[in-house]
Formats: sequence, C-alpha cells, structure tokens
Amino acid sequence: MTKYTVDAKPYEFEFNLEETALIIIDMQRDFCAPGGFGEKLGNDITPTRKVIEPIKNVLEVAREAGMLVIHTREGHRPDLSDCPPNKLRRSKRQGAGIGDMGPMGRILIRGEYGHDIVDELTPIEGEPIIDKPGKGAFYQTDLDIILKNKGITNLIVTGVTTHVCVQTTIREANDRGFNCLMLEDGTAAFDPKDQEGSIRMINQQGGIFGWTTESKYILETLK
Ligand code: TIU
Repeated sequence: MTKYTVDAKPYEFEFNLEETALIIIDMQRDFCAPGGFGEKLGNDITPTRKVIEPIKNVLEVAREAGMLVIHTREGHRPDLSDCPPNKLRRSKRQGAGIGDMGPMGRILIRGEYGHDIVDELTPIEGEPIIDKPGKGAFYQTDLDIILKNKGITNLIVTGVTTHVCVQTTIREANDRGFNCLMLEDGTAAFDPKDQEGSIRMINQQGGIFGWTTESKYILETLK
C-alpha cells in the first residue's frame, strides 16, 4: 500500500490510496446556480461556485491516482413521499419550496436539471452517486455499506454547504469510525462566518471530528 502524509490541522493526516475515498457532497446546480434551492433560501451563491475549481483539481488527481470517488446529491422523489413534512414546511416558508417549479425544474427533485451535479464535476463511470433525502450522507442511504465493502477507512471531504450537509456527514462518518479530512477551500458555506466556524468545530480539541487542510497539499501529495 502506498502511504501518504498530508499537512493538516490539527496535525498531519496519514492515508493510503486503497483505503481512502474522495467524497464530493451536493455539488448540484440547486446549490451552485441561480434560481436553485440555495439561492431561493436567501443566499448569495458566489461561495458555492468558487469551490468548483479547487474540487475539480482534486478530482482530477484523485481519478489519476485511482482513488475511489463518491458523489452525493440531496433531493427527493417527485411525489415527495420521502420528504419529511417539517423540511417541506420550512422550505415553503422560506420561499424555496421543495418540489416547486424553478428555472432549472422542480426544486430539489431527483431527475430535474437543477438537482444534478454541475458540469465541471460530472461523475464518470464507476463513481457511485448517493442520492440522499437528508443533510447527512449516511441517513437512509447505502453509503456506509459501499464504503465498508470497499475497505474505505478515510474520507477526503469536499462540497457544499460546509455548515449543513458537509458537517452533518463528517459528524456521522466520525461516529462510524472514518477518519475525515475536510478541504477548507474545497467546501463552502454561503456566509464566510459559517465556513470559519465549521473549520474550527472540526479541527478543534485535537481534531474532535477530524482534520482540515487546503487542496494544494492534496495536489502536492498525490501528483
Ligand atoms: N441550506 C444549506 O445551507 N444547505 C442545504 O440545505 N443542503 C446542503 O448543505 N447540501
């Protein structure tokens, strides 16, 4: 096994290719394009667009190195039967009604253009796509069994939004025994304060939920 060590906070992160996956969380048009769920919730989507490039760079080296890549998408069945009433109610109250028609199709609905992953990060053959109804990527999905079956113990975590789906997933992953390294410039919150707070929450107390680093260190290590 090829062992790698990456500069990270609060201390170096060690991993090998065979036991590590790159996970790209919810890089969907609904969070990164005008008129999607994220913008309709009242957010500026500039930060979520800004991370497309750094994630793309890491994705390219990960693919080249032969690392497992996993994509997730947040969304629901067209009949909304898997959407908890509390989530639906709050989305409508905020003017971002799940299932309502928007410029990219029905908001946060599987199969719609807005629900799919941005062009720059389109999954390729062999990269699992996890469709999830919740914020966390493990809840009501087969992510855990896929990772266990492939012998994965480390996750390099990217995507949006840091304070919502990324953090929920990292917290769940940590409890399940996965070592999580979050990329500070490969994740975004709509508000920089939430980004900063999320990074601190993850790497504080000796890495209470995991590690954080910058994409340049992954590129240096894997290239
Ligand atoms: N609203 C918000 O910041 N995020 C979400 O609703 N989902 C994800 O983080 N993917």
